[in-house]
Amino acid sequence: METKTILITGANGEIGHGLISHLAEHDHVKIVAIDLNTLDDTTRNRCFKVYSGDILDTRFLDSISTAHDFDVIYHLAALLSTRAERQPTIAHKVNVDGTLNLLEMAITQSRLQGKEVKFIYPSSIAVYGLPDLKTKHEAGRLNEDEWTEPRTMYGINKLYSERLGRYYMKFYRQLDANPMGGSVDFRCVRFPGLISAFTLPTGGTSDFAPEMLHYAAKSEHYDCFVREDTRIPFMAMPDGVNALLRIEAASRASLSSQVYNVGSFSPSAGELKTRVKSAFRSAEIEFRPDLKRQAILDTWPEDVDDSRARKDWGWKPEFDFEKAFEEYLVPAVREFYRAK
Ligand code: AKB
Repeated sequence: METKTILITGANGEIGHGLISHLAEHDHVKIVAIDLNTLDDTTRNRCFKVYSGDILDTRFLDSISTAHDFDVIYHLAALLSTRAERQPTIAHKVNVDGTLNLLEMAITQSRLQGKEVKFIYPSSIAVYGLPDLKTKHEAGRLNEDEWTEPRTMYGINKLYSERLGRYYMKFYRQLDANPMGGSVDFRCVRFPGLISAFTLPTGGTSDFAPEMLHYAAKSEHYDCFVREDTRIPFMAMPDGVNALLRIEAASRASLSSQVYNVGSFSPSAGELKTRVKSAFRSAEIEFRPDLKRQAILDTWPEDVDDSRARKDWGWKPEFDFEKAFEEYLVPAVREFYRAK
């Protein structure tokens, strides 16, 4: 099998860790990782080459692009929704200009190598924006095209970046008399909140679910910043990684779109508490809603309709709510804190 060279931005983030540990199991993969921060030794050792730097620095990106021929780019680097709301201009730079820089790198790479470069992009349920709770309840599971009226900087950045990807794939420099060539095969999954047993997210608004679990595992009191009836979709991290790998592996002919919802389970915060407490009986979890973060969650859907992904590339999560807790989250998070 031919060796694939894969670039991963935001390698130090939650998805980056999961993706790298999975990809490193295969011999025919060379991972080139970028992050602002230094990677831990285990993750670093799984990579062929690691660069510390900023995706906004085009000279830095050019030097990496000159040194490697990439088959696939996983562009994971982003500022999540809560942090983006506090620093909107920085978020716009990282989430939009950063994505633009990586798409430019992909097209240059494709031109130089004379072949298509795959660009795998995680978007988010933050691209949705429901106007009020009544509409949210009535709307239920949203498909890719309904209610894409985001109210957060992060959601706007993600929705726009989905469209940028589509532009680079289908309409890039459409007026050129002599097209320069180069082609980007853009593939995007819209993630719900992700829950990992090994890492905690920073700066997201869906963080209440992973925080509830990790605080319980550490026997620490948790003030949950949402109302008990808050319901948004979630997914166990192994399924998140699997979704990225599966969309990358799908044949181009099977894909009828560039953007796909992926869903898994959709518990209320109250149901999450009950499940966490059944595993960690002494867990102390209190609901103390932060009204502003709550208002963001109230605009995100109760669930997503992922039938397009199921039909086109055979998406199917391995973990439902019960299995995620029983077979992955609880045993793995216990082991994680025991080993610390
Ligand atoms: C966030 O909360 O910002 C992210 C997301 C849902 O994309 N976890």
